[in-house]
This record gives sequence, structure tokens and C-alpha cells, in this order.
Amino acid sequence: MAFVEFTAKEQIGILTINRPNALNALNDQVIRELDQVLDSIDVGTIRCVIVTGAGEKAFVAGADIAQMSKLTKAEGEAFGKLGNDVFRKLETLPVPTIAAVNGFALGGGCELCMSCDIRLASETAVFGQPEVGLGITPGFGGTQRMARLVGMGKAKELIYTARNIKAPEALAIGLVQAVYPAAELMAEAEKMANRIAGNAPIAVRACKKAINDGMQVDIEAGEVIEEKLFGSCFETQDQQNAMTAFIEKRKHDPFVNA
Ligand code: DAK
Repeated sequence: MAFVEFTAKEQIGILTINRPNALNALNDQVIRELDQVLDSIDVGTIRCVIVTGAGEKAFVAGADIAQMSKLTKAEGEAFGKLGNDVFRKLETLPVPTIAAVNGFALGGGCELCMSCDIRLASETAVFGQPEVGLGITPGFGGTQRMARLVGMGKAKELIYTARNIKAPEALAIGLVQAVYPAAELMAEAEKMANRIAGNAPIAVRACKKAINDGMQVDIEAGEVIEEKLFGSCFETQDQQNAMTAFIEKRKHDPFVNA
């Protein structure tokens, strides 16, 4: 792959958007490669994926403006659908995802990190949806996910004004969960990923599905989703292993993802 790298570090996957000369901007090739990499992730082995950008300046500085500038209406819709489908695939990847936001996360870059479960930022990170300053709307789910993450009023303020925000403000509004010095970001992301990977993988995946699916429905329907997933855990070796170990006052055996 030219622009998207995936490396496995035991049970952790690190997915890097690797187009640093264009600040990792998303052209259609990058998005198609991202799609292929997501399809190739073996969730039997990989228990958490970290998404980051190559270089020291940017996570992803947006959709590729040079490529977008020439699109027709039909091509624009097709580009939006391509991005939306791939970002939705990322959002619904069975295993948890952590965005390690190491610099500019603008437009499609902000939308990419919002498609991950958890966002950790470097002190140098900058977030924003600058689209209305370019004569377009956010097109890869920004109008939908921003409002869900930070509330409708703050999302509207940021999207209508096209104002960029730095990491401390992103933390204050709940767009990111933690901010670290740039040199420590990946180590902290890996620490969190390893902690997640140490928990029962089927239960972790069920929690992700319960939260994601539950957010789309009313609370009663959400509770039914939770009940079904909760019940399904009682067919797993990992539940037997952990609860038996608790009762026998010993440490459980490593989880086997079964
Ligand atoms: N696209 C293409 N190239 C980009 C880019 C981008 N988004 N961002 C940066 N680059 C390129 C620059 O052109 C430059 O290339 P060369 O001139 O060296 O060849 C290189 O990366 C380095 O950038 P700068 O020289 O500009 O670096 P600076 O440090 O001076 O500035 C910056 C960094 C992040 C402030 C600046 O690059 C910048 O403002 N970039 C654009 C940020 C932006 O506006 N991003 C949002 C793009 S809009 C939709 C689908 C998708 C979307 C919308 C609708 N539908 C189909 C409905 C999404 C839209 C967006 O993401």
C-alpha cells in the first residue's frame, strides 16, 4: 500500500495514514487503501487498533482539496459516499479503536478521528471543520458525529464558524479524552490499547456494539440490545474462566477470545 500502513504489535494494530508530504490528506486512493486495510484486520488476533498519521505535523489535514476542487456534483456525492462508507466501517470495526491525534485533524481528519471510539491528542493537535470556508459542508460524517460527541450547540458553533481549536479546548468540550506531550502520545495510546487488549475480548467487543447500537435507539430498545449481548457472554470460555477464578480466589488464565 502506498498511503496506509498497518503493523501488528502482538494484540495491538497500528494503522498509519502515510502521506506526510500532503499532511496525510485523504484522496480517493488513501480512502480506498484504508478500506482494504480495515477489511484485512483479523479480529481473532488484534484486540485494539490505534489510528494515527505519519510525520510530526499532522494526523490528517482533511480531504484532498486539490482533488476535490475539480469534482462535479455527481462525483462529489460519490466521493462523500466512499468516505462515509469507509468511515462507518471504521466506526463499526468489531474491536475498539483509539485515534492518536498527533497534529492537524481538520475536515476529513477530524471526521476520521471522530469515527474512532476514543481520541487521545498531542499538545500540538488542532481540530476543526473548515469546510464552510471552502464552500462545502463536512462530507464524511462531521455534521452527524460532532453533534453526538460534543452536543448540538458546540457542534454548530464549530462547524458554522469553521474555527479551529487546540488540544486543551478539545479536551474541555469532550472531543478528546486526554492530551499528552507529543513525544508521549503513542506510548500512552499503546498503554491504553494494551490495557483494553488484556480484558475479555468478546466482552469488550460486545460493549462496543452495545454502546454504538444503543446510541441510535431509545433507552428501552438500547437495554434490549444490552441484554442480548450480556446473555451471549455466558456462552464464552472467557466468562467461565474469569468468574471461576474469582470464586476460587485466584488470578484468571489469559483470555482466549472464545
Ligand atoms: N488537501 C491537499 N493538500 C493539502 C491539504 C489538504 N487538505 N492540507 C495540506 N496540504 C498540502 C499543502 O498543499 C502542502 O503541499 P505542497 O505545497 O508542499 O505541495 C503540504 O500539504 C503542506 O501544507 P502547508 O504548506 O499548507 O503547511 P502549513 O504548515 O503552512 O499549514 C495547514 C498547515 C494544515 C494549516 C494547511 O495545510 C491547511 O490549511 N490545510 C488545509 C486544511 C483544510 O482546510 N482541511 C479541510 C479540507 S476540507 C465531502 C467530502 C469530504 C469533505 C467534505 C465534503 N463530500 C463529498 C460532500 C471533507 C472536506 C475537507 O476535509
